Amino acid sequence: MQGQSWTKIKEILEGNKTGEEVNIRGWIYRKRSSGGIIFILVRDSTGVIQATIKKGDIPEEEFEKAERALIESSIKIKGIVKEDKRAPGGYEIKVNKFEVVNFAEPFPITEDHSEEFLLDVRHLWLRSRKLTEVMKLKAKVLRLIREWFDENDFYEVTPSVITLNAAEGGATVFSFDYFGQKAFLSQTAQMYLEALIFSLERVWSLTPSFRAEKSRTRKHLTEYWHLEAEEAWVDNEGNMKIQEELVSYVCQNIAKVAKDELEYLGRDVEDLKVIEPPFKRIKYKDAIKKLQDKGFDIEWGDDFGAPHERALVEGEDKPIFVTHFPVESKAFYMKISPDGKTVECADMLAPEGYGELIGGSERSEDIDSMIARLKADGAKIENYEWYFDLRRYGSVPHSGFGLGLERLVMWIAKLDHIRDAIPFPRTVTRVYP
Ligand code: NSS
Repeated sequence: MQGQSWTKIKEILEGNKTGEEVNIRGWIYRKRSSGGIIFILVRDSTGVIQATIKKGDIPEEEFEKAERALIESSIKIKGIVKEDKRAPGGYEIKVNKFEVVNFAEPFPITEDHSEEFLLDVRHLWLRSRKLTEVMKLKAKVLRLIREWFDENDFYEVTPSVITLNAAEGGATVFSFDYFGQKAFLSQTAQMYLEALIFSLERVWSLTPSFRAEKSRTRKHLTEYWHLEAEEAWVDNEGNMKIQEELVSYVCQNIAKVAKDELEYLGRDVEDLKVIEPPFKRIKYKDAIKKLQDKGFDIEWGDDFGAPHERALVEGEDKPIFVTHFPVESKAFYMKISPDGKTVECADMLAPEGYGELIGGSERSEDIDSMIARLKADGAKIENYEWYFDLRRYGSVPHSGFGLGLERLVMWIAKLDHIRDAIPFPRTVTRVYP
């Protein structure tokens, strides 16, 4: 079977190969036999199809191999495509040549396993239908994000993830020994993106971000993929416009290009088609009032937890922005509003209680106030000197935001837990495999 072309299973299921002889390769997904016939469900990256192997139709030693091959064995088969209403997907292959590439050992994943076990064998569980669909969806989301940035005059840039700056606060930073100097794994690319706007004006990047979050929630990873943008000459309101357009573009188009994945994952595409600008804006102080009215014991200065975020989006079918948080509750780099008490920021909250998708703000240009706020967090000011240079040499009003890619995928795919939005989730209790 060398040097020939391989048919993808999807092409067969689309009805384009009926009656033809095809060669396919993939893995045994399920297997059963009855009365001299072996039924094998074969999967490749595009789908699953039934192959039937009848004793007598193929050489005896090939039939014997088909009998012996366990699930997840890799195989190559040749056969004729037949339409068959009883077969899953409506088509099957009548096999006339069967080859085993690798006889799998008994596969450790059978049925009814605990979440912990499935995480232990994550490298194998990635072959499951659910994770396959999520990974395909995520790749498509990324393609749409790139498309949107390209069409809107942003340059993609590649900042470092090794840094001396803990821009999001010392409490959640991972530190390590960098040749005798204490360095951090980046929590955000923001400060580097800010440096790049002075030559490129509008930039974006996708990098891993690291957060030593002790909290074990459905929405927190210690390593996640962070999509960030920074824009010269843009204020907080302009920043929100960019965010709502980007998110709407992804939702509108993913509903078109990932119908199969979304259907499998249980997300109604109609939920995504309604996502379009503008998104509602509500000030933090009004959000607190709204929560109090709903009976929550919360006051000015408090952070939102998951129940608060869920209550704030109750009845909303689109994401909302909560703006103007108290100065003390947010990072040192956010511009202080004219009231002196709040900052020019916005968090985008997803509907259905999926929580914060984006954190963004207009950036402060006041070096003294930034120093004071950094000192309060115990930061080493000298490591931020380069950042203050950006304010010293031709500073301009600018804004930016960060979107947690797995949060976005979790919401779009309607997942229960963020870990299924990333192949190898890193949490407080897990770095293996
Ligand atoms: O801390 S953020 O709210 N904001 C920043 O890091 C800014 N410096 C971004 C910027 O302006 N360039 O994080 C941004 C988003 C947040 O809204 C979440 O969607 C996501 O990053 N995020 C996380 N996702 C998964 N796991 C964890 N632990 C996590 N933390 C933040």
